[in-house]
Amino acid sequence: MTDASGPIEEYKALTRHLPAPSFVPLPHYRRLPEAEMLDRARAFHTEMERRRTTRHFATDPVPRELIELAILTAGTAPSGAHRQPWRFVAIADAELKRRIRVATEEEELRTYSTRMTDEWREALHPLGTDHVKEHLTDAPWVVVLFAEKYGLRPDGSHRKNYYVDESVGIAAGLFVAAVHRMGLVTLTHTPNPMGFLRDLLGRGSNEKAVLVLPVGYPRPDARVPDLQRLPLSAIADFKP
Ligand code: IYR
Repeated sequence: MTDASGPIEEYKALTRHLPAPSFVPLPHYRRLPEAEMLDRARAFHTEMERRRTTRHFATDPVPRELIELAILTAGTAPSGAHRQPWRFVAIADAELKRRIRVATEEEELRTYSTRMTDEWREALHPLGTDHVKEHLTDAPWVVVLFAEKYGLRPDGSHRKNYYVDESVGIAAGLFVAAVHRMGLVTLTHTPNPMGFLRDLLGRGSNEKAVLVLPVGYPRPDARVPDLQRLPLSAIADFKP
């Protein structure tokens, strides 16, 4: 027997006036043989293992359609209550990229010279970064990822978004994977603080810049720090 006055009955009563959820069959699913799954998993891992973050971009142009496809791929990310709280601003305009670089370098100079703690400086040293951000003008595209902290209804009231950081983080990961897969490189750049990007790009007060992603070809002399990835044993704990 079910308790007609239990907490779940109350939840159901509170949602009764809402339209019934609409479901469709899971699209395009085909169960694969285990051997094929392994082949695909290995091939994808090998491909992703080759991905590296470089700061050295060639100035060669990249067709806009490739950037559109990377953004569409990022937009396949799951999100809290399916609010899709990511907004991508893709900049090819040289003057706008220059202005972003100038503003970024001003902030970064302050970060590197006065904001960084000793611990932070030491952690960052192996990456060889400084406040000079030539990637912001070298890369043919600079994509700025904004998190939509809350939606705005036509009457100006706020519509809450859920798990925004998680959702936007997953979208960013898919963007990085898509760019790598198409044969280009990107860099997850985090100028600090980033408030100036909202002003420069004319975004609403409900949006917060979270990542700057230059996209392009690597320069022929592109270099990356000599880093190792953690082995499976360090990042996974199986409970068989
Ligand atoms: N935001 C600065 C500093 C920086 C911080 C971390 I943590 C990095 O992994 C890399 C850079 C910059 O972009 O240079």
